[in-house]
Amino acid sequence: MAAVGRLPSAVVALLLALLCLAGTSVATNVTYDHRALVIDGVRRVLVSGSIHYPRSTPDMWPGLMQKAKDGGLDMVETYVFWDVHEPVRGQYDFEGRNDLVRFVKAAADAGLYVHLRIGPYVCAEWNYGGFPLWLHFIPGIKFRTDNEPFKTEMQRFTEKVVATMKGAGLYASQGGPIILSQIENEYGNIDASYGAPGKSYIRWAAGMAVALDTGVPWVMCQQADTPAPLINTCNGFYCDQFTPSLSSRPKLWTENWSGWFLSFGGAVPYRPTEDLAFAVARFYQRGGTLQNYYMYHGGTNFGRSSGGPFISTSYDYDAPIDEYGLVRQPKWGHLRDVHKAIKMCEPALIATDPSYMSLGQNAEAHVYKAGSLCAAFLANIDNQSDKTVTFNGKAYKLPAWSVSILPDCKNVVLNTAQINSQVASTQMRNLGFSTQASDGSSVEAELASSTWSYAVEPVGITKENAMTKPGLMEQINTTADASDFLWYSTSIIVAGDEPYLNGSQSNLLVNSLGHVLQVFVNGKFAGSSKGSATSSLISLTTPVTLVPGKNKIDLLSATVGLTNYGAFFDLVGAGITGPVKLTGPKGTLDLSSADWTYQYCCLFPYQNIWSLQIGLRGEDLHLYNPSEASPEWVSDNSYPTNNPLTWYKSKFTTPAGDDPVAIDFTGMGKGEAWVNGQSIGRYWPTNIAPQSGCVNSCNYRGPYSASKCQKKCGQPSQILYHVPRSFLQPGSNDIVLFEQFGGDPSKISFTTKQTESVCAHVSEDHPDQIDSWISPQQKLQRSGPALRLECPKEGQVISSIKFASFGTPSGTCGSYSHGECSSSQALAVAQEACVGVSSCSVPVSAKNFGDPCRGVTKSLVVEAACS
Ligand SMILES: *[C@@H]1O[C@H](CO)[C@@H](O)[C@H](O)[C@H]1NC(C)=O
Ligand SMILES: *[C@@H]1O[C@H](CO)[C@@H](O)[C@H](O)[C@H]1NC(C)=O
Ligand SMILES: *[C@@H]1O[C@H](CO)[C@@H](O)[C@H](O)[C@H]1NC(C)=O
Ligand SMILES: *[C@@H]1O[C@H](CO)[C@@H](O)[C@H](O)[C@H]1NC(C)=O
Ligand SMILES: CC(=O)N[C@H]1CO[C@H](CO)[C@@H](O)[C@@H]1O
Repeated sequence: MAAVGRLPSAVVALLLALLCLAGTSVATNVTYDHRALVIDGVRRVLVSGSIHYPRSTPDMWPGLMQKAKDGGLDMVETYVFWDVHEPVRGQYDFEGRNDLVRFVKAAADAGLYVHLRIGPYVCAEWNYGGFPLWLHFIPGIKFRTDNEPFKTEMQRFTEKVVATMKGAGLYASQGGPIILSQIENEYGNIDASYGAPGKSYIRWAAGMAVALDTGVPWVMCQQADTPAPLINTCNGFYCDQFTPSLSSRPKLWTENWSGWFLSFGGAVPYRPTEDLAFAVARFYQRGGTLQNYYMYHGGTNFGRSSGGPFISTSYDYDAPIDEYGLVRQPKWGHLRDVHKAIKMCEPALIATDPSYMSLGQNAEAHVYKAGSLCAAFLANIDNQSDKTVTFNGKAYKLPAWSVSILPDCKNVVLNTAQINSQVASTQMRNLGFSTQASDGSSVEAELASSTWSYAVEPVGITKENAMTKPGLMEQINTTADASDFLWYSTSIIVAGDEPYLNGSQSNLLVNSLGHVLQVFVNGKFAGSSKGSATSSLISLTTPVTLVPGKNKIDLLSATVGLTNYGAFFDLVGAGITGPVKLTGPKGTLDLSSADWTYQYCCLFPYQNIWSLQIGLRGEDLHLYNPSEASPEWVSDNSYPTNNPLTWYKSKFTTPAGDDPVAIDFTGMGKGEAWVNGQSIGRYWPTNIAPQSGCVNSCNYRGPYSASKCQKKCGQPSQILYHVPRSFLQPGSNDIVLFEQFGGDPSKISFTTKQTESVCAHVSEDHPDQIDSWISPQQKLQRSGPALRLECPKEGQVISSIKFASFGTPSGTCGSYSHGECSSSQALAVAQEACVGVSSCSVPVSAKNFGDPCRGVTKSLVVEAACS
């Protein structure tokens, strides 16, 4: 109790620090010692979360920041994405989704600090790890090592970012929100491959960063030999065992993976809330003072920004805020409760180091005791058995794989495995496809009857300035990633008796570094193949029919996001590097060194790649841009279906309301989609996850790994694609699709995401002392937990109770059922407490309902509808 009642000197200092933030222009002094970051002389226990600005829209930022603040975060962390800011060398872009200054200010406006991870290598499942492609073409350059051309560019960009932040007064030393900054990224994972120059590069990077004089500390993550005064930090699913490499450094966790990313062709990973909460509590238990969720909001890889290969367009990450910007329950709510419990311990945590105490096998306590302050964390790290432990003479029940938090060393305010937060059942509501009638009025129509214009992408190279040279060229060196696509075109003359012929049939063998390959012979589709996230390599053998005389062979190679991770990832190639052979029973014709025609030349000036023509004719003609009329479009409503290489265009009306919008791409193959000229990303609903590897319900107990908990096996990896509301305009919108494999656009539909019900399930033996609606004193005195429900949207009230049961109910939100033991008063009590208000709290106690079964631990579930 003492812990909660007193201490205000630290709290006052915190409040002052926050006031300074709000007032701006009052400098904040950020340093560190062996325990924590020290802000204006006060150590702080901080909770941070990653939100990457180009993965959402400026319209979404204030809402995301507010949800982060409400979720108990102190800080938001973002990488800085070099490729979006400097698409052409020396031409900077800090506008729209790239408006980093606006993003940092949005964090400050919500009262959040910022950790700016400049990199400029960022990994992040981002195309080419965030490096602009022109960097690759600088003569003599070697990435991420002691190489003068690379260091010159890295320093120039880092200086540009720091100058931009300083110019807007955004560092804490200037009164702004940025209290921490990162240089490089996880280099320690791969530095062995770079030898001694890697070591000197890291020393150089540290010195270069410090010399920029930002006034705030710098960190390097996953880098044990980080030079002082930088801080080395930990990334991982758990970091409680991490120790900084100098005893003068605090224990900071820069990436705690809140879930995992999705690949096209993979099942959907998720991380159980109880395990994530356990990892967080364990970190603070064992001396950590700053941890960051990677991701807190993952968002969307718009355009061609996803890394890879094969990273999906959704970057949802099973994060506490979902791809669409809605809170994910119970993850968001339970972590908010964990943060509150940890904050109740902050005075003790910053006062001293933890002392360890064994509580028996696989159970341990860490106690922070200083004077009258005392906070304790009790952990059961057994992955199977619940335990009852004795601590300070009192018995505590600890579920397996859980931590109990005691801000006064006596009362448990939270156990990480006992979720009191509400859950929500959400629904994607299918709206079909609504088009604009010719008279301008809006009509809801099934897509079959709506109109699509189309344009067929020609097979092979149509531009006149194509280049012919012997041999097969690596794709990234050739296109500089200006497009996903590169045509490889050749032709052969057939007399009719060649040894590689088999009647009229031969086999064509094509070997490619990836990622996707289509073969056309004499203008006709002949076969295709794709790599996968684990191996992008392709070896396709496909029967081809050749005719006497000239035969045209066109191979289309497509990339699906450039590699973003690993030693020398920048040199990983793509495209058809051969061999390419025609084979028959009696012989082979190797075409690998034949004359091939390309749209590109290998040695164009890197400064200006964007003015070159790009991969497809439709791209070259900007067919995706509806404001540029093109005679290519055919609008007689005779559009072809299941035809490879086809562009489609139509109009739709903006779905009513403000719920997030997505397109369901059922019926399409693979391609890219644009709404009002803005790319919403690559779609690929036909890339299906493996049949096996999923679990119906994932046991959170025991160490988590990226493949432990997966869903949607045997189903499309991604079928829904986010269309941010800010991409839409009132009335009519243009949609353009480029379909690579073949599909039927009449099958696609719009959906909106909404919450159908809010539910909570709370047991009478759950600790529950962090209810923000009552005072700390009441919290510690009240006996028994409460069930709380809150409508997800402002202005909503609970309109009805769909289900309520006190006793031994079972099921999940949307499908609860009564157990053998059930009070007859539950529904009436819940209605009385909740209907007509935006949030309610119902004590989970037999006093409230009568006891339907003595001696049994009972729980309360309530499902409510909001409107
Ligand atoms: C900032 O804080 C550190 C440690 O708390 C202190 O040594 C230093 O003098 C302070 N700097 C300023 C400019 O106040
Ligand atoms: C790209 O070209 C450079 C320079 O010619 C060469 O060193 C490199 O190996 C090529 N990359 C690939 C992936 O082929
Ligand atoms: C020759 O082509 C026929 C089909 O036309 C196929 O059945 C046969 O396997 C082929 N033979 C060889 C050796 O490829
Ligand atoms: C559970 O813990 C035991 C040792 O304590 C370990 O051997 C076992 O692999 C763990 N099981 C899981 C599923 O994590
Ligand atoms: C070492 C490692 O796997 N690091 C990864 C941590 O997670 C982030 C985000 O998914 C990746 O960018 C890193 O590569």
